[in-house]
Parts: sequence; C-alpha cells; structure tokens
Amino acid sequence: MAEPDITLYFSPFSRGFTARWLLEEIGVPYRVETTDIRRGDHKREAYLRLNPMGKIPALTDGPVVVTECPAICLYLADCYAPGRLAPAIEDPRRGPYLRWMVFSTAVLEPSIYLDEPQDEAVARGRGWGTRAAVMASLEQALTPGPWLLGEMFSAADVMLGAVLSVALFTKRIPEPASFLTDYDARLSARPAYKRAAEATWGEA
Ligand SMILES: N[C@@H](CCC(=O)N[C@@H](CS)C(=O)NCC(=O)O)C(=O)O
Repeated sequence: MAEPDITLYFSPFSRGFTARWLLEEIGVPYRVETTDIRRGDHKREAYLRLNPMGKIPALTDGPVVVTECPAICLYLADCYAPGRLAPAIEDPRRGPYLRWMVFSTAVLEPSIYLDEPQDEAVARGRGWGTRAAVMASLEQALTPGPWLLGEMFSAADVMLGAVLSVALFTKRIPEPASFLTDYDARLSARPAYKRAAEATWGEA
C-alpha cells in the first residue's frame, strides 16, 4: 500500500461526519477540503467531477476517488486499519461486517426517513422491510454487544452508528429502545466521535 495521500471533501452539518469520524479512529493523516453545502460548493463543476451526485462526502487518496459513505468506510478500513477496524477476508466476522455496512444506507436509512405504511404487503416490494423488522435485526446484532461484531469495534459501527446517532439526535426514531440509546452513548463517548462531531456541528 502506498503512503496515504488522503483528502476528505467535507461540509459542516453533513454526512461528512461519518468519514471524518473513521479517519479519526484510524489516525491516518488527511487533508480537509471544505466543500460547504450552505454555499453550494458541492454543486460546482470541480466537485461534480469527483461526485456527479453533488453529495458530500467524497474522498480521494492519490488517484483513487471514493464516494458514498459505506464505500469510503470500507476503503479506509481495508487500506489503513485491516484487522483492527475491518475483519480480514477469511475472518468469519467479515460476513456480518459487510452486511452492516450495506444495511446502514440501503436498509436502515430508508426505513427511518421514508414515511410509508408499515405493513408486510408494502414491505414485500421494498428493499428495506418494515421498521419493526429493521429494529429487531439490530437488537439481535447488538445483544449482548457492545458492538455490532461483539467485542470487536469496527468501521461498521462507525458507519451504521453515524446513521443511528443522527437519527436519534434529530428524533427521527420515536421512543427509541434502550439497546439503541445505550449503543449511541457508547459510540458518542469515543474521543474520535467527539472530534468529528465538533468539526461537523461545532458551529451550531
Ligand atoms: N448516499 C450518500 C448520501 C450523501 C448525502 O446525502 N449528503 C448530503 C449531506 S448530509 C448532501 O450532500 N446534501 C446536499 C445536496 O444533496 O444538495 C452517502 O452515503 O454518502
């Protein structure tokens, strides 16, 4: 692996938090290119060449361009914290690790943010199922915890935890169960989480 040459395209008040938190957990050097969504920086041509979606974050590492938070997390953990924040390919924990990475934005996010009827007939045609099924899956994964992979804290906790933490803070999960709030408390006590949160929401 070449020397890191990482730039994070980051905006305050954005999902740039997730990538920044993981970079802080890893402890690898990185530059921050402030791409402020409040100024519309993310819709300028130079940025759209990196991410045609015009969404924050994006990350470059030398010639490598990665967008989408779970892809950024997978990339960083495999490159810079293998075995520490990403289970090795042959490790049986690799299966659940990949599952929770994908689950975070493909299943958990839509189940939280889309206001849809919560019945099996609707869920059958959706890729994300009902909120009750999503929460039951999470409860099973986090019991006994403390992390998604049991005793191993991983980049999947950063990715899925960031989605959960923001949803709890913005009260998108009504009456959250204690397994969720306890998990969130463990995540937000981490020094790397605190540094990234300060950089993201410190001006609020
Ligand atoms: N699926 C993307 C979502 C990224 C995203 O929605 N970012 C928001 C900030 S939290 C954004 O750039 N919003 C500005 C816009 O869409 O104009 C990911 O996981 O990276």
